[in-house]
Amino acid sequence: MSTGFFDGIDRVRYEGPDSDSPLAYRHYDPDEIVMGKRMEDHLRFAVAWWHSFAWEGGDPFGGPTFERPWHPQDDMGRARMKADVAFEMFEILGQPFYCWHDVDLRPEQGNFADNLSTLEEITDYLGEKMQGTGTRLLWGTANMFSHRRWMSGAATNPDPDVFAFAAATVKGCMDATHKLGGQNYVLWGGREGYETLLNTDMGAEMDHMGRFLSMVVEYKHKIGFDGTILVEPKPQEPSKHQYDFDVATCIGFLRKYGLEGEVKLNIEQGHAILAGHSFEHELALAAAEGMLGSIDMNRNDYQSGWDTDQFPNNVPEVALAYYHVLKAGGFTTGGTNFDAKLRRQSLDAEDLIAAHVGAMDVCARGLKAAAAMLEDGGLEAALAERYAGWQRPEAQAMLDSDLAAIQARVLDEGINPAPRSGRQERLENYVNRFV
Ligand code: XLS
Ligand code: NI
Ligand code: NI
Repeated sequence: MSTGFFDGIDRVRYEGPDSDSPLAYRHYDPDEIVMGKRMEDHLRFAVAWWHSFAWEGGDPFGGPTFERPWHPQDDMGRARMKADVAFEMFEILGQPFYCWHDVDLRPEQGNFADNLSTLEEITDYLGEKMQGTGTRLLWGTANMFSHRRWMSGAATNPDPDVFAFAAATVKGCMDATHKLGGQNYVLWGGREGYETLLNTDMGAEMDHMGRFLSMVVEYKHKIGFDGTILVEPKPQEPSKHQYDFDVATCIGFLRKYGLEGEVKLNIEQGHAILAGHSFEHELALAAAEGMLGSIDMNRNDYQSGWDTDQFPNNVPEVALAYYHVLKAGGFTTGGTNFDAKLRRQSLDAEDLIAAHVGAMDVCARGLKAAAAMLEDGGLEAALAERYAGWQRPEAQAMLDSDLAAIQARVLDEGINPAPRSGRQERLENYVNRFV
């Protein structure tokens, strides 16, 4: 039985670029083959339960604006209604993946035993709803930042009882993710950092966080979860400083605790910008280290400079992001999660559908442009040419020699390098042919 929330909205279909329907895919055709693979299997779109269904439209200056039929979210009956609405939306969009935090699914109960039993109850219900649909779980995660118990951190809390509560919570969330066939498990530590160094023992906190993550990996193997463990870099917000600052910081952290072969990264566009990078920088760096796992495809507002979690709408930027994803071989367990929310004035059910449809189309255009650039090979050829000198035997041999030998060779051969153009504008023009 339908909840009626999306009454009047039909299943969204691919109608091609000339369609003038407000709710049709113009570029996202799940079955179109791109570089030998269906577009749906490349992009692996996921809906974020927290922004789409749990967020009520509040901001720091005002309360909820949405007033959905399942608000307030304080009982299990309304938690089930929220799930019913979610699965109706997945059907309308064409069965994408979804992602959750424990607290998005059911109300926080205020104690661990009830948190666990209600999580089991609601995820059993999700499991029933998934039966016979094409909807799959991209990842689950624990919200260890909203409730007041987490105010000084979860794994990095000075109080070991909070560490214990966090470990118990993550075990429950990993079990639920595993039960639902989740393809990844994510850790994003919004409070794993500090507000002031005056009360913070950074070394101890990072050791506790490293050990916590090792326990997550150990537990993954113990239960036979074959998904990927992902950490999500973000420099700050809500904490003043977060230990998972950016991709480079996370890689160093994972290496320090011996987890570089076990954990990959979930990289978010908005977080990359907050860290002072570009999205493609973060993706390219993770790919270079073999740690590119999954992406959160939500942008920030460039004026407010805050993590505003908006749906993507910049095709050139998205194209360069997928260029690095495709170049790295594409997603395996990962996908494209819209960790994005409506603006709080966008009240209608149709706004929620339109936001996802538009975002999926932007990603489809980006993916196709990225694939076309890779197939054309222009950027790769330019790279190969720029680094061609390193193919010479004496260049390779130099890497195995030493400063004195190199100096002798420079003197002997009179080496005096001639600068060559980096051709940036020509390469930018090249990219603009495709986007
Ligand atoms: C917050 C994060 C969060 C993670 C999941 O900024 O993006 O939503 O994706 O905890
Ligand atoms: Ni975010
Ligand atoms: Ni995110």
